[in-house]
Amino acid sequence: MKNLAKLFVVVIVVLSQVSCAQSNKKTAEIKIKTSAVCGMCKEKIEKELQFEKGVTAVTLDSETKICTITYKTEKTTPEKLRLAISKIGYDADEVLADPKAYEKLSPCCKKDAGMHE
Ligand SMILES: [Cu+2]
Repeated sequence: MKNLAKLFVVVIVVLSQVSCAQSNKKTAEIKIKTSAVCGMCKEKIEKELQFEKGVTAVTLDSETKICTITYKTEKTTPEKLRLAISKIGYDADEVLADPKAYEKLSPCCKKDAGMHE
């Protein structure tokens, strides 16, 4: 009986460690190609994404327009992040910008505006 109790304690300890490791805020990094045009776009995307659930860091490279996002894997997914960018008004990889949000962007921030480069 004493052994059984010991075994029980061991099992509890192991289980708690496993669950602890799982909730140990696993983060992942993803790079999403956006349709950002200017510095205003960069600021807007970075600012808005910071408040997105599960996002811990956002950096948008103004040269490549690639948004590097660090996020908690248990709180959000790459799909949700792309959708969040779309809702701000920008393309995110294969996800196109939300038309309504895109309409609200400043004229200089619309992807078509930068066509004459
Ligand atoms: Cu812009």
